[in-house]
Amino acid sequence: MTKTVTTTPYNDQKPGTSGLRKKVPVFQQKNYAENFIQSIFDSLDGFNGETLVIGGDGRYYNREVIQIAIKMAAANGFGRVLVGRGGILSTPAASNVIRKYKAFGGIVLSASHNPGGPTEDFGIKYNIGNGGPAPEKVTDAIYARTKTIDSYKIADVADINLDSEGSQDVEGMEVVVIDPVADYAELMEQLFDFGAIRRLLSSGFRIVFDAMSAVTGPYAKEILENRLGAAKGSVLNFIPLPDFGGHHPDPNLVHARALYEEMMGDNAPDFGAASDGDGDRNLIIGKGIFVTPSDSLAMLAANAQLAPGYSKGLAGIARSMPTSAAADRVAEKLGIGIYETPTGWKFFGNLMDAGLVTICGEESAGTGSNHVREKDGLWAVLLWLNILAVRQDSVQEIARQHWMIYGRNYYSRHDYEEVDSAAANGLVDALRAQLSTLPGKNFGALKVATADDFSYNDPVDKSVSNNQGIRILFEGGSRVVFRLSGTGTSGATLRVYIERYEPDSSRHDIDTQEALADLIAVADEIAGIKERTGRTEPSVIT
Ligand code: VG1
Ligand code: CO
Repeated sequence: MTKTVTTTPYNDQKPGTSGLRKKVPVFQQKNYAENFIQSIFDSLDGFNGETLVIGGDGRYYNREVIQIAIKMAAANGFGRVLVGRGGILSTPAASNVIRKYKAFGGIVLSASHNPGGPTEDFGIKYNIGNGGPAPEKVTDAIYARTKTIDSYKIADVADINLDSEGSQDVEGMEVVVIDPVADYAELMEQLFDFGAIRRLLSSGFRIVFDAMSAVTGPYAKEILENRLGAAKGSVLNFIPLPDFGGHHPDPNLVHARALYEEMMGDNAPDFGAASDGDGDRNLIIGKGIFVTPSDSLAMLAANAQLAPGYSKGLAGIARSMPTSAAADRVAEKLGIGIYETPTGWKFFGNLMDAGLVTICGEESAGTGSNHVREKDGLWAVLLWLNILAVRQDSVQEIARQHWMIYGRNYYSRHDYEEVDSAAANGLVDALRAQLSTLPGKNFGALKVATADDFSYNDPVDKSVSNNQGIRILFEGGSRVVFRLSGTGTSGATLRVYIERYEPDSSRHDIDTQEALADLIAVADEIAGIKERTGRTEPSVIT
């Protein structure tokens, strides 16, 4: 039986950079998840009888919301739901399933790199038929609907068994529980030379992959250990836990510190990597060298043709605005297009669909390609391994040679987390107000070339996105960028992105924070970070 339940709107269901993210107790309010899911369905047209993909990163409250979503999909007229066994699908795997089975769209339950547990974070994201995050016009429509919603539809049935694969009927809709790993692993085998990677791994080349007790555990175990023959035990923390073992499943130098220390140690393996809560981010560390994500994007793009899936070369590269310009230099050398988009993977979808770009990346440890429409952590790991296998160089050698050819873009991001929202907004407003006065001004040896608030004109659908981050560009290619996070769930997070271009290879060995010290000081001088936030230093430096 299907029932229609009366409800009242919540006023805080505005999707951010990547879906709706809130604390679990917020989601546990009466009808909170139901309102948002019905608002998604109400904003879509023509899904009657179509397929919907549902999966999540296994965090706390995943199973409850999956039950609700399936029952609501049935009541709203979907013909079929594909759901990962145990409710598990990594974000890139969900994107692949949507594409492969020509689904109408998908619902991904995740708060990604944010912590999980009864008082931590949960999230709901809608992906469209190309497998990618819904573009702004869809998320705007969903938000508008959340403000007026007065009822939702749900099948009044017992909970669905999510733990055995196979097909079942829910009020006339078919629910198919699928293996969450199989389709994804098969796709990776098509893109990469598994034989070459297997030979590398059997030659004594040691890897370590930290799944951070999050969703990539089962994927990495199957692909790296079972199919590629990495030594048993190479994949750490491989069981997805609802609270990620109490850690932030964020693969950066703070939350993946132990991996970093190991890779810098005397007996370091040759290659270290980690992924985040929902499997779309990657951290790459070679023996004795951390590869900053912006550099990783550039190095992967420069060498991608060594992997079978990219042997014909790249159509173009896209990067988010705060990501360093290292990839631009590669695009220039390859003679292909380079696109600069706002933060968030949803802006890459149109470019990939139109065939303008093959590889995309963000400074926040996100890299991916047109094999799906999400960033993809394990994909980046496998592309690195494929390149290492073919080149027979170390990560260290690949990085140094890259900098020698292209110059080095020293890069760092400073995050000030849980800052008072009014103070953070005040800081950005004040920056905006002084933009026109900055060009031509000198700060020590640094001279401002241009300063603006980034606007993006999508070349494919011609949509315009304003206020995407304050950029201050200095002569010579250095810059600082300021923006507020759209994924946090308490207070505001100020992100300050700092970059310096260094063509001189005798200066490629400087400690990053040292190489950026004058820019860091100027960022504070211009924005008044210390004064306005009351913070003397960032909470996270990546
Ligand atoms: C952050 C990152 C952004 C990324 C987004 C989602 O957004 O900066 O690059 O796309 O998270 O990643 P923000 O608005 O907090 O800066 V994930 O792995 O949460 O899906
Ligand atoms: Co993520």
